[in-house]
Order: sequence, then structure tokens, then C-alpha cells
Amino acid sequence: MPKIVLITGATSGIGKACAHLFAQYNYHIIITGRRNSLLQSLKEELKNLYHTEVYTLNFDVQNKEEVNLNLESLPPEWRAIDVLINNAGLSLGLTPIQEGITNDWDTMLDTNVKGLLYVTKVVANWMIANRKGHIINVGSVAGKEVYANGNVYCATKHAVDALNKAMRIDFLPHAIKVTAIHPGAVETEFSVVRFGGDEQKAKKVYEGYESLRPEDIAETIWFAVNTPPHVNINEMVVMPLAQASATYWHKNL
Ligand code: NDP
Ligand code: 8X3
Repeated sequence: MPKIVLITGATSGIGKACAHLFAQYNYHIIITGRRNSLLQSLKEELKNLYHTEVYTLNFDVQNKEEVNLNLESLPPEWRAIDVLINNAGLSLGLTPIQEGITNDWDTMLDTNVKGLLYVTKVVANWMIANRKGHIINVGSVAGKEVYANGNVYCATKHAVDALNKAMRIDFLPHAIKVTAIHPGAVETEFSVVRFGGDEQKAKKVYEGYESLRPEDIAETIWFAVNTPPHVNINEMVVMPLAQASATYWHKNL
């Protein structure tokens, strides 16, 4: 019986790399995101490369009704989810609070915190009923430290850190595993989104050192998912070798 993984935000970056890795190991894959054309092309790619089953759900995690409708539309055989990867997330802007754009704050909080909760609530109930499951929460070094101008994004990732700990406690009686993965800099669409589509500015974030690749984080998640049944990795902070913390770097510029 193949296992099932549901990955939020699989159209790009870390989520997409997870979809490839889990498909390679014969998982049946549920991929989600807002950009439906990317979901459809990824579905074809995964089916062609790995001959596995792929189900797409096109929704915005910020919208509670859309989350519930889409997840409840899954056929019963697809609801036996073994692994949920709460990965959908974003950062918008890098400015001091007094210059912050309040709509961007709403989007970050609604996506990174409330969206993660909406998806988790539905899937956790299925996992509890099925007496199995592993929830992976993608946090960040920004959930462990705060850096200049990162304010609201850092707050959302500190919330993910807190929710990961809360889930670990709440799901303890149900033997549902819960793990947070907190990456440092990973080269994805993350910085392009943060800087409003400015690719040149985004590129500079990854100059002068070797950043993490999305596949590195997928491998870390795969490791956490494949520990023996009695073992739970509560959290992992994973950095590029050249990045010691949110603010200490060794760059050759
Ligand atoms: P990308 O921008 O490459 O991917 C983000 C994914 O999230 C996309 O698939 C996007 O899909 C999805 N997403 C964003 N908003 C929504 C939404 N409202 N509803 C549904 N899906 C959404 O970035 P990463 O792969 O880097 O980011 C993945 C996670 O990793 C995020 O939580 C991020 O905070 C975290 N992270 C990233 C780091 C980095 O340096 N890159 C470091 C630490 C943590 P679509 O646009 O199609 O909806
Ligand atoms: C993404 C990494 O350092 O830009 O969460 O916050 S950082």
C-alpha cells in the first residue's frame, strides 16, 4: 500500500523538491498551490518521471472556505495521508515596522500562520482517525532569531515554532509525529517574492557563498520522515555552511 504525502506550496522551491523526492520513493503525492498551471505541469512531470499517482488541489491557504472545500473534495482513498508538509509560505518586504505595508503583514500572517492552521486542522483529524501520521512544519531561522527589518515575517515563523511545539503536545496521545524544519538561506523564488519581483535584488541575497538548494531541505524532511516508529525529531535548524545564524555570514564578494 503506497504512502500518501500532502505538500502545501508545491509549485516552487522546497515544496516542489519534496514532491520530486517523495515521488521518487513511490509515495502518492497531493500537491497544492495557487498557480494551477504549475500544479498541472508538475503533475505531468512527476507521473512521467516516477510513474506515481498525483492529485492536485488548487487553493489559497489563506481562505478558510477554500481550504475546507478542497480538502473535503479528496476521495476517501486519498485522505489516508501519512505525511503533511506545511510548506506554503512567503515573506513580503524588508522594512522597519514604521514603514511597513499593512496589507503585506496581513498576507504573511494569513498565509504562514492561519493557513498552516486551517490545513492542519482538517488533516490532523484524518490522521487521528487513521491512527497514523507525521506533520512537518517548515519554519525558518527567522523563527529562531529576529533580524533587522524582518519583523512580521520573523513573527510568523516564531508562531510556526510555537505551533510546532503545541502540535507535539496536542497530538501526543494520538501518536502523530510532529517535526519543524528551520532552514537558513535556500535559493528559491522566496527572495523574488520578498522583493516584489525584483530578480536582481533577489539574486544578491545568494551571492558570495553557496546557499542551500531546495533539494537539501527535501532530503532533511525525508530523513525526519524515515526515523523508526518510536523516534520523533522535534526540530532541525539547517543552514548553508557559510551562514552561522540569521546575521552571521562568511561571503566572498
Ligand atoms: P517559494 O516562493 O519558492 O515557494 C513558496 C510556495 O508557497 C509556492 O509553491 C507558493 O505557491 C506557495 N504559497 C505561497 N503563498 C500561498 C498561499 N497563500 N496559498 C497557497 N500556497 C501558497 O519559496 P520557498 O520554497 O523558499 O518557501 C517554502 C517555505 O520555506 C516557506 O514557508 C518559507 O517561509 C520557508 N523558508 C524559506 C527559506 C528560503 O531561504 N527560501 C528559508 C527558511 C524558510 P503559489 O504561489 O503557486 O501559491
Ligand atoms: C527565510 C530565511 O533569513 O530570509 O526564512 O528569513 S530568512
